[in-house]
Amino acid sequence: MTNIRNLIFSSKSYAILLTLFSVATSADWNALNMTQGVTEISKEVYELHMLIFWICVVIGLLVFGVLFYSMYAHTKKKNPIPATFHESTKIELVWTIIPFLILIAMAVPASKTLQNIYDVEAGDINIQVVGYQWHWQYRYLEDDISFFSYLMTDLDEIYNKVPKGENYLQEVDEMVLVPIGKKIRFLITANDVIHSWWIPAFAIKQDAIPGFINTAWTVIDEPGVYRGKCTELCGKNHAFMPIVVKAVEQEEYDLWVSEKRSAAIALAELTEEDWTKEELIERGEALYAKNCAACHQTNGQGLPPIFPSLVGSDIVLNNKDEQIKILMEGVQGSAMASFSYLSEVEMASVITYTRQSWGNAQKGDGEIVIPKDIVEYKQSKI
Ligand code: HEC
Ligand SMILES: [Cu+2]
Repeated sequence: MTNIRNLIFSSKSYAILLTLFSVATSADWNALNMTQGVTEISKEVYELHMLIFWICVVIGLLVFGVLFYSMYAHTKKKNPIPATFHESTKIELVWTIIPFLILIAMAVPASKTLQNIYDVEAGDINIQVVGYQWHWQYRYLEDDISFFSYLMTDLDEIYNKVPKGENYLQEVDEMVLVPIGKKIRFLITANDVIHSWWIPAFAIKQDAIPGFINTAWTVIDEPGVYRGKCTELCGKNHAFMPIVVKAVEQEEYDLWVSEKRSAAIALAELTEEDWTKEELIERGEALYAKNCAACHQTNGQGLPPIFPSLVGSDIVLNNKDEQIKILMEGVQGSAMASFSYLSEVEMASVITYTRQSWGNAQKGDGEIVIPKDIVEYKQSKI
C-alpha cells in the first residue's frame, strides 16, 4: 500500500502527468475530430456529433468520479466491516429513468437531422450513381449524360516506382460536375455487388445495392473539388474506386452539359454512319489490344483451357448473334465479363476485328458486325 502511495505522490508521477498534459494541450485536436463538411446537413451532423460527444464526456466524468471516489473512500482500511445492504428500488428507478431521459433528449435532435437527410423529393438535378466492380457510373437523368469514372492514379505510384502524387488513389478520369446552390439528388444503386457511395464533406454515405435505389441529396454552397470513396468491401479492387465531385458556378456547369451533349450526339451520328469492314477492323485492333488481349492473347489463341482461343471458335466464325450476346452480357461464372460499357461503334469494331483476323474470315461466314447491330441488340432488351 505504501508503495502505491509513494508512486502516486512521487515527483516522477507529476512529471509524467505534466508531460501528458502538455501533449494533450498542444495536439491538433481538430485534425482528430470529425470534419464539418461543406453543406448544411454535414454541419448539422457535426453539431450533433459534438453535442453527443459532450454529453458522453459529462456522463463519463460523473460515473468514473463516483467510481474512483468510492474506491478511495471505502478501502478496507477505512471500512474493515463492509455494509451488507441489498437492492434499493429507489436507486434502481433513478438509474433507469435518468438514462432513459438522456436517450430521449439525444433522440430528438438526431431524429430531426435524420428526417432532413431522408428527404426523397426530386432535386433540381437528379443523378443516378451505379457502382460496378470497380468503378462508378453517373447518369444525369434530365440531360441524358452518362459516363464512367475510373481511378486515374498511375500504377507506378501504386508499386512505389515513382513518388506518390497529392491525390494518390483519390483521383478519377472524369469528375462528377454539379452546380453550386442547387439541390442535387443522387439515386444510388449497383450493378454487381454491394458498394457504398461516401463523400464525407457532404455527409453522404449511402449503400449501393443491386436491385435497390437509395437516395441522398445535397446543396453545395462553395465551389470546390470534393473527394470520397467506396466504403463497402466489394472485392479485390475495393480501394481503387474513388469518387470525385466538382462543384462549379452555374455557367460553367451549363457549358459542360452542352459539351457533353454534343459529344453524345456526335457519337450517335458515328453509330448511324455506314461503316466499311476496313474502318471497323482498324478501330477494332487497338480496342482488342486494350480490352481483350490480356486473356485471349494478341494472336487470338488465348490460353486454353482457361481462356478459349478465338481463332476458329465456332461462335466467332459463324454465330454473330451469340458473339454480340457474350460481349454484351459476359459469361456468368467465368472471367469473361460484360463489355456493355463500350460504345456501339467500339463494340462493333472489336467484334468485327476478331471475326476478320487470324484467318477467321476465310473459315467462317466472314460477316461483319456494324454499330447498328449493337443498337438493335440493345433495343431488343428493353
Ligand atoms: C479477363 C479475361 C477475359 C477478357 C479480358 C476477355 N475475355 Fe473473352 N472469354 C474469357 C473466358 C474465360 C471465356 C470463356 C467463357 C466460358 O464460356 O466459360 C471467354 C469467351 C469469349 C468468347 C466466346 C468464345 C467461345 O468460343 O466460346 C468470345 C467471342 C470472347 N470471349 C471475346 C472476347 C472479346 C472480344 C474480348 C475483348 C473485348 C474479351 N473476350 C475479353 C475471358 C476473357
Ligand atoms: Cu465498391
